[in-house]
Amino acid sequence: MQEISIDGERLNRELTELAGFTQVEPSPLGTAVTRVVFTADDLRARAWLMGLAEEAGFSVRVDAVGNTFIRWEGSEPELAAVATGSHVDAIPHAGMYDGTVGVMGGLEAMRALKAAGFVPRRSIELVLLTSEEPTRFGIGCLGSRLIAGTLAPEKADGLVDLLPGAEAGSTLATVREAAGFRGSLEGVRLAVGHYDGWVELHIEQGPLLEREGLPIGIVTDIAAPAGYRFVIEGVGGHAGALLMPDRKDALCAASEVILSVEKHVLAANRASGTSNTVGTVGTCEVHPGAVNSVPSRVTLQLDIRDTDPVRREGVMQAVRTDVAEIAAARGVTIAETMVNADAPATSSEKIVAAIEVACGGARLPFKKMVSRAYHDSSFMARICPIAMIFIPCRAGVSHRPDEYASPSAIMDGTRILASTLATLASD
Ligand code: HGY
Ligand code: MN
Ligand code: MN
Ligand code: MN
Repeated sequence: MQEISIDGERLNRELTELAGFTQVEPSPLGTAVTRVVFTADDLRARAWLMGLAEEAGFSVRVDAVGNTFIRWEGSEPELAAVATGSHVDAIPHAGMYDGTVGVMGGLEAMRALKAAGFVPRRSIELVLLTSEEPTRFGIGCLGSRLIAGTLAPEKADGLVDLLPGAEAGSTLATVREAAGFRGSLEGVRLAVGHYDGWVELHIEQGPLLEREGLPIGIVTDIAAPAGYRFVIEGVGGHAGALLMPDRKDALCAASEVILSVEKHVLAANRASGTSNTVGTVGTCEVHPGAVNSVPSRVTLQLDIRDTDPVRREGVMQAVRTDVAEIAAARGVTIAETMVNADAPATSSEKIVAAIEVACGGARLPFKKMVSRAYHDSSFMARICPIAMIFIPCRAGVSHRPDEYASPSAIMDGTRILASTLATLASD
């Protein structure tokens, strides 16, 4: 095999082109990208990517939930393939690198290996995973959860469409059908061992690599995400006529719930002497939402993560104690629904070692680290050995229009991915 040459100019041109599949929103922070799963922007991005894959001579298969498998047949196609991939969906008002670096970097790694005359023994697959972001159906990693079998197909198809303006009764089943993804979700699941290994390239979405001047991170563990929904029901009424002693204000109660989460997460970090526990109430839906009407119902979505799921559960228990007290004191009801409560994922030592060798060969320093963000790798880990390659992003910013990864950082990550895939596919 000749020297692997990553076409950085083409890679960055394609990332910029991919960023164009979005609702154009002016933003003082830079070009905001919004690409919610199964919207027109998402479908255009998918079609564009499949065109590039076919141009490169790879085959394409799409499953019933839109997971897209771009395959380079190996010399021994009966062997379990090695895979890479990520996502192209983006939360509202986000950046252009989260997920897309792993998809476009994966395609470029495969093209560069092919151009260098590499012949994989094991087939190599690039996988675009559907709906890594929870924006539309309230749960992250929808496509990889279904692959891993950690989400029941019928439960998935019943997930309510949370897109603003969605038709009443709109669910994953109706949305995916309308988007052209038909068939039972039962067939999405892949068996344990379907892949011999999985490596995801992703921006760090944190500040450590940039702060330490390192071009590569090797992820050894991925923190355990959990999601909960709280519905607070009070009594509404006229903002002028309903006097304070008679109120059961759902938004005041919700505010206490939000502060309870913050209080107990901070207490957990003080107790552990780490920052390993994080909690965010990212959405707060107020009904009826009129300035002169006392809120009667509030829906909160809580995202809470920890490298230790037992500690995470301890925080939730403490919040639940406060919730009972808040409900009693304010005469409201507070109903909790668990959306997901996942285990952390641990990388395969074999794949971590392969990435280390690739970094040595490229003379790129690295650090081993925990991923605070969750990724599709968290669920691919249920069916095969995994690891992740991180590249630095400016000031650690992500999920914001000013998210940025430099062309050289993206090239370094893609080069390491290509070398790692070559090692794994030769095994
Ligand atoms: O929220 C996350 O960790 C991922 O970026 N969706
Ligand atoms: Mn994200
Ligand atoms: Mn991501
Ligand atoms: Mn992710």
